[in-house]
Amino acid sequence: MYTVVGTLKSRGARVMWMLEEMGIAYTHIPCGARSEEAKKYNPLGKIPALVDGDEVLTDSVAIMTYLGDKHGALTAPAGTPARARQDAMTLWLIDEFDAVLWTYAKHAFVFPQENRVPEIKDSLKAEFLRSAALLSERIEGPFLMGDQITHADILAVHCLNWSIGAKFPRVDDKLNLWARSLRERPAFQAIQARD
Ligand SMILES: N[C@@H](CCC(=O)N[C@@H](CS)C(=O)NCC(=O)O)C(=O)O
Repeated sequence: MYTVVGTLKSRGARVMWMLEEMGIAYTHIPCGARSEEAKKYNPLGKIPALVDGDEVLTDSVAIMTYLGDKHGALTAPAGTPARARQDAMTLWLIDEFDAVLWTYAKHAFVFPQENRVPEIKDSLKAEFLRSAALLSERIEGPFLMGDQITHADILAVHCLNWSIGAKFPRVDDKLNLWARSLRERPAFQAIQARD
């Protein structure tokens, strides 16, 4: 049985959503970032982590990639051009969405007051909107990569949910409808109902 370490409000939601999509049972330790509990699994105190037997894995994208490869679900097979395109999308989402939201969080509340640069926030919101317009254009079908859901969809919608929580500007209707259809999936609904 897998165990997901990290709250639903963190990037841990990505891992829980992925497991729900695959129909795999798991237990959940809803500890916060930098808590003593989190440090038992990752000395950095970062969440999420995944416990798989004797192994503890970290980083939400590394975990989703591992689960996808291991169970042959929500991913193009490794070593194929389709997988290289999916990985390129995943890395682009990390560069242009996750990193922007994380930088915003650091300057909003993570850094000590004296290291925050409030002026950067408007620039990050503008960067986010530019990337959101590109993401909207890049949606290839019902899902980001075409006909099949991949963990790139989970990553992207998680970042959009994060942006709503951080009061970032609204994105266009096409992107909204695509994100809404993913949020309506039973697997996403299931994680909201947990704990
Ligand atoms: N790239 C990592 C980032 C993990 C991360 O920074 N998680 C946040 C919570 S969502 C955290 O633990 N922050 C505490 C810190 O950075 O000290 C992932 O995707 O798992």
